[in-house]
Amino acid sequence: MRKVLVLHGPNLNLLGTREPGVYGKWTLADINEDLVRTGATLGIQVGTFQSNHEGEIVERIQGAHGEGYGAIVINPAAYTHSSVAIRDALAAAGLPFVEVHISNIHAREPFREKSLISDLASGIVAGFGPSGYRLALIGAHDILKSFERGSGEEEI
Ligand code: CA2
Repeated sequence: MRKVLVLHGPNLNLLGTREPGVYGKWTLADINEDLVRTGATLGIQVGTFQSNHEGEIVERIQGAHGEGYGAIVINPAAYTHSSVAIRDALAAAGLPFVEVHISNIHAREPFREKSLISDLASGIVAGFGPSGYRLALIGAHDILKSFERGSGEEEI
């Protein structure tokens, strides 16, 4: 069975409790349940992990291949804009990944526009609210399917 690891960065454990105007009303548990349900319809086993600690996120990325994951969906949250360690871990892991942001990082403060991982990502989803994770999972599923066909090219 295809496996996708979904990683959530710092403060995303607060979803649904504050700033609903920016990040929506869903809790992190709501998002994870939606992903597991969506994954089941696609034939994907979804693993989820949230941490406020950079090193823990790095360790999950490092372990992903060994745990049988074929792709990663990641919202590094504030680490998007600062973490060379997460960038290096994603590069070393060699797994395709989709970067997701709940908000449109290009329509906010200028410092949020720069992502240290976007150039390595297979795709980016931003500004669709919590359901952007579902879009990212569908994208990861399509990437895995195209890899399995041996082309490595995305197909419609
Ligand atoms: O839009 C996104 O998904 C972000 O990755 C969220 C990060 C932010 O630093 C990025 O620039 C964009 C912040 C996550 C904080 O989440 C909270 C959720 C509820 C209440 C407070 C913070």
